[in-house]
Amino acid sequence: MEYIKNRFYEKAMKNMADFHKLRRDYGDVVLGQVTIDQVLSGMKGIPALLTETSKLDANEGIRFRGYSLPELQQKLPKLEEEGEPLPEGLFYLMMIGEIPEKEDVLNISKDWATRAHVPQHTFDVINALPKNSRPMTQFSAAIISMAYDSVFMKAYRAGVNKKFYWDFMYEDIMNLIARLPRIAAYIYRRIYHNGNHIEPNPTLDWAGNLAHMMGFDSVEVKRLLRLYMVIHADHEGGNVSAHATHLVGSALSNAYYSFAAGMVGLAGPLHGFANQEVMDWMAEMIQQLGTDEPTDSQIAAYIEQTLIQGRVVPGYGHAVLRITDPRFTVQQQFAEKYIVNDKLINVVNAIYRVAPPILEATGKIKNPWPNVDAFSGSLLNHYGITESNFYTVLFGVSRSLGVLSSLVFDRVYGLPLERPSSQTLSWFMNKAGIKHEE
Ligand code: CMX
Repeated sequence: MEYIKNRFYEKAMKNMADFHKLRRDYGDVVLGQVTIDQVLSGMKGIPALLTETSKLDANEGIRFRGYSLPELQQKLPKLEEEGEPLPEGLFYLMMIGEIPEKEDVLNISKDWATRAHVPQHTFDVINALPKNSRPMTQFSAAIISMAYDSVFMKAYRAGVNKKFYWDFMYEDIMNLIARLPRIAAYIYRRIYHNGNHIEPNPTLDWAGNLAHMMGFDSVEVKRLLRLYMVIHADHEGGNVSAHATHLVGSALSNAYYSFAAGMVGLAGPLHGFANQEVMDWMAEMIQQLGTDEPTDSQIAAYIEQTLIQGRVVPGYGHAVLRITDPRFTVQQQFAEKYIVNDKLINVVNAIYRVAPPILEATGKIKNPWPNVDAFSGSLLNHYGITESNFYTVLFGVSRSLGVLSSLVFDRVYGLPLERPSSQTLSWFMNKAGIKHEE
């Protein structure tokens, strides 16, 4: 599918000219102030990264190349009228900045199907790990094991001119994205289905094939996974998985190393692992209360108890958002459309009624509203994907679309090694005009 690559390059070249103009002629334009609080609270709000693929607005949620999630549900091509958009279309949009035609999307599906072969040594690496090692450990190890195949790394070693790096990076990310459903499904079947693997069906779309290889062939599961792959794909550049991928890539590490770094970051409980934590936390609540239909006041008491214990309420809060995450809302709408009276989904909805005022009343939690992880597990669980410690792998497969697209932009722009300055506590104290006793 050379035309998609060429199209990308044609569009990206225009940006590249502006990028160089900015660096060359406007490098000393001041962007704003940086406060001590911003630095010490995790660099929040500092405009420090260049990311094209999506932009997060605190009061509106994510926009991919300017389009909100509900707009994408309308505009991106679908396989069938009733269904959800194909993640292939979102990938095209993030790369090229335009809504694709259905034909473009089908071509990407075909392209990925031809690149989806996973080398035997990667299965061997997975199989060498204990079966009960965490799915994200198996997933990250599998990704690193494929660095052996990196065309970027080979080109770099052969001394290729850096203006062509993006081309090899493009090939690497296309190969890597194409292989991830097979790897994820392999880990799933290895751990939970006695290694009874299901071969890929190259005629299916990327997410549909993932559902198929995991053992779920119903129309609704395929629709759910297409939606899931779209909504988790990107959240601008500063989140841990995107930033880690980009940072490691800035050392000219190949796509496999860079993405593995992102996935190790995604595996943290404050980020992608929260989708499992939500399920564990709700299971604990149901067990402790002795009912799977808790009342609002029982849920409120359980939330208060969690806070008193100094734990976080998983699935709530966000580093940027200050509203209910639109990714939560589209999942809630999916549930309303397809699911009648699921007890766990009822609990998720009850928590949504009860939790925000309690979290707000703490006075310190900046966003009392649910994020994407508050809903995703209960939907998967409804359709029989009950193994919650696998959920972060699904998040990771989706996240590849955004962070790997960005890696190609990084090489088009020739972004340099990332290297912010660090300072000691004395330096910060000095800046604040107070003395630090050593
Ligand atoms: N439950 C309890 N306390 C919370 C909280 C929650 N859901 N969200 C924030 N807080 C606390 C923080 O821990 C912090 O406490 P301290 O001052 O004692 O350290 C305080 O409120 C202020 O935090 P904040 O500025 O509102 O939030 P941060 O930007 O620091 O953190 C996040 C954001 C997501 C890590 C946090 O809200 C959280 O831990 N949420 C629960 C975990 C979760 O759902 N993560 C998934 C996020 C989405 C994703 O990446 O997938």
